[in-house]
Amino acid sequence: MDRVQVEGRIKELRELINHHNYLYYVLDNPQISDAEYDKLMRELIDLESQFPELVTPDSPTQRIGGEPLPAFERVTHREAMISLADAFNEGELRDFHRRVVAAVGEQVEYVVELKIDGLAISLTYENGILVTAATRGDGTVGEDVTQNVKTIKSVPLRLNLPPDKTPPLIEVRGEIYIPKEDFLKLNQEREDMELPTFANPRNAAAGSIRQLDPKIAAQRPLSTFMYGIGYREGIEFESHYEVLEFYKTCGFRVNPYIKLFKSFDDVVAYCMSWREKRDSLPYEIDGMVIKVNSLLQQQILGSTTKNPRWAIAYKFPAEQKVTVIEDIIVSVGRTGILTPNAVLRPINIAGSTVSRATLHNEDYIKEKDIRIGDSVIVQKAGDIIPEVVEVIKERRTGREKEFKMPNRCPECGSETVRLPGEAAHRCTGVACPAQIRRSIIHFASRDAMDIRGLGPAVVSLLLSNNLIQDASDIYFIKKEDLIPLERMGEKSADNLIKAIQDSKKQPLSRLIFALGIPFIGSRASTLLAEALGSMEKLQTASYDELIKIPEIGEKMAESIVTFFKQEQTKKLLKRLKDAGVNMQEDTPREGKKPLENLTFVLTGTLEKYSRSQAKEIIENLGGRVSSSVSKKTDYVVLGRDPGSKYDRAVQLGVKIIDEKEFERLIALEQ
Ligand code: 3BD
Repeated sequence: MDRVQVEGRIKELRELINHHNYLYYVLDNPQISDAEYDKLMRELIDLESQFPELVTPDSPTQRIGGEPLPAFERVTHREAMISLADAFNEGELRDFHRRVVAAVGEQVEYVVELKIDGLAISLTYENGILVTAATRGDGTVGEDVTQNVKTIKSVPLRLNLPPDKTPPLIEVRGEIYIPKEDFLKLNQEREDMELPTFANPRNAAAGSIRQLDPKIAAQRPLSTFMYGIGYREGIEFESHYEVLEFYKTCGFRVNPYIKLFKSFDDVVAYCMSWREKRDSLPYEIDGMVIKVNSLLQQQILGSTTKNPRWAIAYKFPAEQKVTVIEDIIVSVGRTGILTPNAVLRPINIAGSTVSRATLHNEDYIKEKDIRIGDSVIVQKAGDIIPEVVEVIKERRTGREKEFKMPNRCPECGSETVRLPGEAAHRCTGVACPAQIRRSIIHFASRDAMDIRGLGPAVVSLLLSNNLIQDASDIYFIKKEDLIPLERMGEKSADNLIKAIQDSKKQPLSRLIFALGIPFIGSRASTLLAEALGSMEKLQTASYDELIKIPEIGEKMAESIVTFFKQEQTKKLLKRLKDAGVNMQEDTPREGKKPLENLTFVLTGTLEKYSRSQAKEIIENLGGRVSSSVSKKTDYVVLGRDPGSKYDRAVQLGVKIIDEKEFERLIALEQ
């Protein structure tokens, strides 16, 4: 073959392969065997290796994946990827329609789409060639995952358009996901290889896309549906539906159940019909997306800070399934509280395998009359811990066993008690290993002493190697103690020692919280630190002194006094002091508390402050932070990707400030 013939054959092979890719991965309708496909591919690889100068970035050989990356680059989306507001019921859907009609009139069409539970992606095509694929990130800046996305066969590397119809630039948006069946297979393989399994298909897809080695991504069963458009040049559309038709022409995979409606009643009916049928799909959906079809009307409606006013997500209610309680086991928390957990016959709910559900306490079990062997309805909403909703009494056989809270701690064998006025049983053992483990984990946790690298696994490792007996011992660990431990390299040992040493300077409020005194959360800890100023004062404070502190109630005061009376506590505090852990509140701030009596709610991610930092700042200035918006809220601080708190604030007319305004507020006052 001469060069011209080679060029011709390469072109032919690429077209053939692209066509069969499209038939297989986009239309799910293969027309040649895998062997025939492989043969074409091998011939192309062969020719390209003989003539490397003929390789182009859109050649199907470029899907295989190159060298692993050291890290992902950041990419700024040309047009931001905004997020969707949620509607949880028919009423909220109809509210959306009312707002749309109020702005653009009665003549409005809607496109309704399945809400694929995957991860959002933006594909940039320059002159028809895929140049960048980026994750959504925070909506403005994402990560460059081009290498990985190129391995997904339903993503065209070149738009299937004639040159005169090819836009110079277009951002195509959609969802990457893993089908349910492939997900189960993937997890089975991982289990066989003793690798950790993924919790659900969405995590598996996200984990695959965030692989630095594209060869791994190439092996993952990733698929796509495209549904959105970002920045574009040299091409115009009048409606969303037209965009979707255009995508089909280009060779993208577009969901076949997308429908156009003129009546909102039909929109609602269509959403509800999928609520019932969702299980029948080969992929997970978590709701529906409703979009105004006309781009002109979309423009008139515009967007709020965070969401378009022309689209909304209808979120399906929590999925429920029936299973059997095979056993009830009891775990012991850091304060010695015993929690009964149902061991369930494993079931798949909302995309993840559920084999445990919390039963909270004795009263909960009694109230719902839950017995071992019962068939129960289990519910899981999002990332929330699964819950037993009710017992199906009709399924009882008489062989179910009633459950009694144990008289002895399952971890240390000490007696358990249920104190008057409390729902929980507690272990009375002073040296209960489960309690010790949990209390050390709590001590090091983010809102307490914030010791990075000292999570549950490392705490267990230190305990089992007898390097620590209580939280104070961590301050006496030496690097030489750590090095011999499993999975503990020189560098991680150094980092851990440094994080531990750094934590000695944490404010008193964090130390108080870290002690894990029953009923004393982080807010109460801050109040105590401010009111008393030192650990010594707190240790010796009487019940009467304590209840005089605003917001410190009888139960808290009692708990503090009891806690500091124990020998164990005295020993712990002495050791912490010897280690040089800060026991004083910083010199109190001059003047009054500028944010006194003001209540803040934080929503979304702030750029410069973590949630706990923002909280600390507000509380240091005398304000308080609440987790939900009410009429009593003074300010809602708006970060990126705010949640429903934002909508609620708008509804209630609460003042909303962004990060800049927040900084002005605190700077002004500092
Ligand atoms: C879907 C998904 C608009 C273009 C804003 C209307 C990811 C942000 O199937 N349409 C869909 C789906 C998602 C969508 C839009 N249509 N945005 C859509 C979507 N059929 N899953 N988004 N988003 C919105 C997001 N937001 C926060 C965190 C992660 N992802």
